[in-house]
Amino acid sequence: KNEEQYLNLAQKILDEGHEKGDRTGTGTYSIFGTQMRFNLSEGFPLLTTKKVFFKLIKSELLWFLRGDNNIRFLLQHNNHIWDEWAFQQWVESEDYDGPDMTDFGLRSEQDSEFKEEYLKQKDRFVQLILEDDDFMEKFGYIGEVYGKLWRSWASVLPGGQETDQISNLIEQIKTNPNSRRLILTAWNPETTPQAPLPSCHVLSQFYVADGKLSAQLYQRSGDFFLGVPFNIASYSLLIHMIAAQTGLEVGDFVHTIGDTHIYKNHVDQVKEQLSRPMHKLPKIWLNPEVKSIFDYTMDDIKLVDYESEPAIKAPVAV
Ligand code: DHF
Ligand code: TMP
Repeated sequence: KNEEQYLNLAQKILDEGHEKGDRTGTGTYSIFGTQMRFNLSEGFPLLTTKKVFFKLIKSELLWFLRGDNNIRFLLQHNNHIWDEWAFQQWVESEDYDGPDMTDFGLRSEQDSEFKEEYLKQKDRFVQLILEDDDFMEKFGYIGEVYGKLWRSWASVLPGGQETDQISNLIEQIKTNPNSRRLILTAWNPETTPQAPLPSCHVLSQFYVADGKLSAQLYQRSGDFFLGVPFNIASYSLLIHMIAAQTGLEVGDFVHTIGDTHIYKNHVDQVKEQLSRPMHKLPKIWLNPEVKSIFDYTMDDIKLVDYESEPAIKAPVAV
């Protein structure tokens, strides 16, 4: 059962997780090396025990597929899930002239006066990224992660060309489906560690059998309450899109996570979620007229029959 695996693993992290400090200073309960398997023919694995905003998942995936690593596109789609990590580069730079924003993530949770100021500065940042091209070029990028590495991995060979991993992957799935080398990687050891947030979904492998496309993701670090529901839906959607472009049915999404953690300030929210009933899973509709993975727009991808419990708010650790 698809969603049950998520809920069971959440319970296991609460019951057995190591109390572990982390980079953000928030504190977590964590276990290492976990796996869930979602059979996509049973329905689309968007959680129903809380409302998950599929629009955000869709625009983020279209952003990756564009090879884009500048948040302007996300902001144009009213998607703010990457704001904090671009904002951080600005407030730590010489150009920033506002009040001190050191540790803005933690401080805005503890101090409501500071939070007001922080939100003001973040609004200003968002407007500048949207309206000022020079500013967007200087502070809108989030480094050598996903989009950039998926579509234009820089060559190390003399006179070599950039690698488009997505085009190569689709070509290989079409012409050589038995291949055991259907790999998509988002970790360049030279550049990725310098990104404001080094890639979390680091490597995935695709697999074709019995006319069905499956994929397994290795995620080095998983914020089980906020990030992981997005990651499950995002890779499941990617499998649907690649399957549609290669004439295959959908198989399984296998989700392997290294440091699988619940932040201490998400525990109440997780318990609330665990007390709720599940609904039946929704479905995905993809416009069959779209002939290339790079041509999907927001309207070509639809979530159908999504019924869920209400959303649950939680602060994101920065
Ligand atoms: N940092 C941390 N600490 N956890 C993350 O999950 C995370 N994810 C990132 C970047 N940095 C991160 C990118 N993905 C949300 C979901 C995914 C995501 C970032 C943020 C999030 O806050 N989701 C809210 C809704 C947000 C909204 O409506 O704007 C949710 O309730 O699902
Ligand atoms: P880290 O770089 O110290 O591991 O922090 C990254 C945090 O963001 C960690 O809590 C995992 C979370 N995260 C996800 O769970 N999924 C994602 O897609 C992203 C970008 C981050």
